[in-house]
Order: sequence, then C-alpha cells, then structure tokens
Amino acid sequence: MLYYLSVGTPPQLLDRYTELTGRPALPPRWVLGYHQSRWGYETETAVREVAEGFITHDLPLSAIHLDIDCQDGFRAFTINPDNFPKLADFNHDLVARGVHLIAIVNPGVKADRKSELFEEGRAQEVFCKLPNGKLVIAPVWPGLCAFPDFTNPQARHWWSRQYEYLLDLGFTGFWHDMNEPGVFVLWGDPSLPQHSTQHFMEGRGGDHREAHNVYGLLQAEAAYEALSEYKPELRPFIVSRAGWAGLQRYAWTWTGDIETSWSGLRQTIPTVLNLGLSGIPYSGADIGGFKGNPSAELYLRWFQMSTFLPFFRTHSANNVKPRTPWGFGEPTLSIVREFLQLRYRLMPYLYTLAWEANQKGYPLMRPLFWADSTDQDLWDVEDAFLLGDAILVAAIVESGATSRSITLPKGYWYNFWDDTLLEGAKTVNIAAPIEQIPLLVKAGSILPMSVEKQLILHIYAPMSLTSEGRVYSDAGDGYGEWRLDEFYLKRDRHILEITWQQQGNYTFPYTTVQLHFHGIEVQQAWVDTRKVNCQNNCLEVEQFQEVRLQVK
Ligand code: NBV
Repeated sequence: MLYYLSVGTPPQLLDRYTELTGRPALPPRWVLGYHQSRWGYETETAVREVAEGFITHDLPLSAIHLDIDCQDGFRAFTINPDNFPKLADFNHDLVARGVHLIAIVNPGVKADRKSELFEEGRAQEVFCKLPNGKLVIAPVWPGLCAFPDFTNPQARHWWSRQYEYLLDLGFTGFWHDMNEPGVFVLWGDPSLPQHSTQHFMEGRGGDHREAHNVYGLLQAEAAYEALSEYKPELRPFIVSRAGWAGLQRYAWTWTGDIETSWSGLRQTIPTVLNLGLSGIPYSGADIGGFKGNPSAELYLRWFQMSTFLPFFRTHSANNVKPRTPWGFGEPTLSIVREFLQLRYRLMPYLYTLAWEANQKGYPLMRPLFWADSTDQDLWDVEDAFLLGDAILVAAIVESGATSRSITLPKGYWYNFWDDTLLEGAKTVNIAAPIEQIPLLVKAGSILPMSVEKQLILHIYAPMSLTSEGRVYSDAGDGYGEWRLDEFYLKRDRHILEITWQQQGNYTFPYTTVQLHFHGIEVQQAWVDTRKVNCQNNCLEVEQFQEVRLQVK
C-alpha cells in the first residue's frame, strides 16, 4: 500500500491529487446543458413527445437519456427494433436541434448460447470465472448474466468494440449503470462473490475483493478508449454509476437512486461537494429524486439548485409520474424556464470552469471553505456551495422556506437578484421567494455570460485594488484551437480600469461584447482612450485593450 501526503490549501490539494490520479477530461460543451431522463421512455414516440414538449414550452435542452426500456430484452448494446424503429433518423433530427441521445449500458451480458455477444466473450475468455474455470453467472435485468473482467486488457478491448453499433445509430454518450457490478440477490452482498470470482488483475490474478472498486472505473476506461477510437474528432461523454480514484479521467457520475424527499435534496450538496474534493468534479443528482413523486415545490427547489451543479439532469424511476417542467403547471414551468435560460447564459462561465478543472483538478462546485480555509465557521456548511469562485448558491432545502440564513466567506458579496451589497465573514438572512434561491456574486468578479453571439461580462465592482476574470473558448468539442481571454480590473477610488489580454489561436467566437457594471454608477467611459456612451451601466464594445471608467 502506498500513501501520498500533500499539504496545502484546498486548491493546491486538488491540483496535487489530480496530478496523481489524473486530470478531469474536458467535456464537450453541450454536456454542460440540461439533460432530461426517465426510466420509462418505452418507445421512440414517447421520446419524440418529450423532445417536442421542450420546444413547445420554449425550454432549452441538450440531451435525452434512454434507460433500459430502449433495449431488446434489457440486453447491453441492443435496441428494441419494434419500439425504436427509426432511431438513426430520429437521432439525426435531434442532433440538428442540438439535442443528443445518451444510451444506457449495463455490464452484465445475458448468458444465452444464442447471443453473439455472449458466445464471442466466452470464446475470447473475457468473462469472470470461478476457481473451477466455470463462468460466474448471476441474475440482473436480462436474466442470468456473465460479467466481463474489466481488469483484463483484452476484455476491455473486446468490450470497447461493442460501442460501435450504438455510435453508428447516432448516440453521442453512454450511461454505465449497475456497474459496481450490481446483481439481484435475495439477501447478502448484491455484487459478484467476493472470494470465488477470479480476476485477471492486469496479469497477476486476484479475486473480487480487490477488483470490486476498480470494476466500474475500468469499464469507463474501456468506453473512453472506444469513443476516442471511433470518434477521434469528438470528446467522449460517459456517465458511470460506479467509480474509483481517477474516474474523472473518463467519466461523470451521479448520486444514484436518491430518495424523493427534502433530505434527499439536502444530501445532494455534501455528496457532490465530497465527490469534487475527491477529484471527481462532474456529478449531480436525479432532480426531484428517483423513486417518488416530488411536490411542485420540492421539484422546483431541486431544479433551482441543480442549475448550479455540474451535471444538470432530471431522472426518475419507471413507476412514478412522468417528470417534465410542464407537468407541474404554473408558476413552476415559468420559473424552471428562467433557471434553464440562466444556465445556458452562464455557459461561458461553466465552460471556463470545466477548462480549469481539466488544467488543475478544481471542482466546479466548491465548499464555502474553498474561499477561506482559515474560517472555521465555513467548514460545517453543508447546505450552500460555490460555483467557481464567483457565485455562492444558498440552496433552499426546506419546505415552505421563503428566506434563509447563510454565513458568507470574507470579502463583499452582491445579491445576484438585486445587486444589494453584503459584507462577508458574517451570517446574513436572505429572501428566497419561490421564484428565486439566494445567489451571491463575489465583489471583484467578472462573470462571463452569453446570449447568442454576444458575450456579456458582468463586472461586480471590486472593493480591493485588483481582480481578474477569464473566459476559455474553443470549438466546444474535439481537440482543435483554443483561446483564453483574461480581463484584469484595477480600481483606484473613482477610476476603474479593465484591460484585456488574449492567448491562443481560436478565433474570438462572439460578435460583440457587453460590459455590464454592478455596484457602481458609471459617469464617464473611455474605450482605448475614445470617449463612449454608457447607458444603464452597460457598455457595448468590440475587442479592446483598455476600458477606463469614472465611477461613483
Ligand atoms: O435502469 C434502471 C435504473 C436507472 O433508472 C437508475 O438510474 C439506476 O441508478 N437502474 C438504477 C436499475 C434499477 C434500480 C432499481
């Protein structure tokens, strides 16, 4: 057993830890949008209806996840041809609208002599065996199954080739479920027999006690390799229920079959924070919980919070009511729309955080003590979090709440909704009417947002002398050119200067830039020494080197 010891601030620790276990892969940009899912989309028509619903109700959408219902007899790498007859065409239509289909993949392979997948795996000896040489067989969704031994590179390679069929149908991402691996048992350990399941363990041999934790991780590695090989021009998107140190190199995760309750909602925060502090920056929870029917209020509060989680997905079990924003009527639908739109406006910020995660291992969602690890009061906060360094999200995790208290890290903070200035290192009470959750922006932040082709830099006046913000851009997928736009703020009482520095060769993807000032009143403005008009605290500019403002 090897132990590694690092000492430092939380950012330094994450940098060190992901140097050791691997940096989080940069996801395709669309993955940071909203995902709709349900166990129970049984036909292509049902999925079409959901996709149409998002259009009809003017709700942005990036992905729909297909659970085991789309499979033929719940078998991995199959599609039920009767219920999903024109999936390739459908996928094509969806991608044209910016919606991606994600397919579920379970590791259990039905032990059926008529199944080509099983026979091939058996011939190639890629399944886990018992000490007597027989296959380990256990029941899961398709019936009795054999289990690929992902600790065997040959098994990983064999498995990775299976994704081709679904990739050809147009799926752009995969969702690995039941990969602990989970099996159906009446009692006891719901996984493979610990002592008797033999694993290759990269050639040195071992049993399931050793392999269990890396099983899901190595399945994700196999899928990552498959996607990189078959679609080298695209970045892989894989979600994995199981994982281990280093999962971030290949996959995202989620918090599993979480309870539909206020405590389920509350538990999501420390879980996603702890995953992030364990090097896995991309996770989220089934919005509204898995097994039950949330009230409109619980669903909405969960949705509002999830707008600021890395993985933004609604999912639910097959025996609950279909869970779509319009299913809850008004005012839920309109409020959900506002939050969805906010999520998409925040894309430049989220994508820059994703790039930062890739460079340094920093989670997108951070505990409050990330801002000041010397403040003991922040270490116990489990119902609020930071999204990057700029945004503080105080989730509403109680029924009927219309306000809540929150301990702020040091510095100054602006209320996102009305620009009120609050002093940090204090506990404050903030209003939370049903259409809002408390959101605060740190003074000195440059919060990049966009609307279509316009980049909007929300500049929250710094109290200190200097601060900075940056925007990472590239084609949103693939491995081509990139650019980094860095903005520096310098405040000297009534003068505020913004300078812009650029790196990289990717063409600036926005046609115009708006600077939107918060917490100050702009009296005069100069762009590269040219005097310009500033209306409503907003400046419309093109690329500049320096903006100088006289402010009150
Ligand atoms: O595939 C069905 C479900 C899935 O919807 C859920 O997200 C997974 O966590 N899956 C578990 C298997 C059945 C659980 C009862």
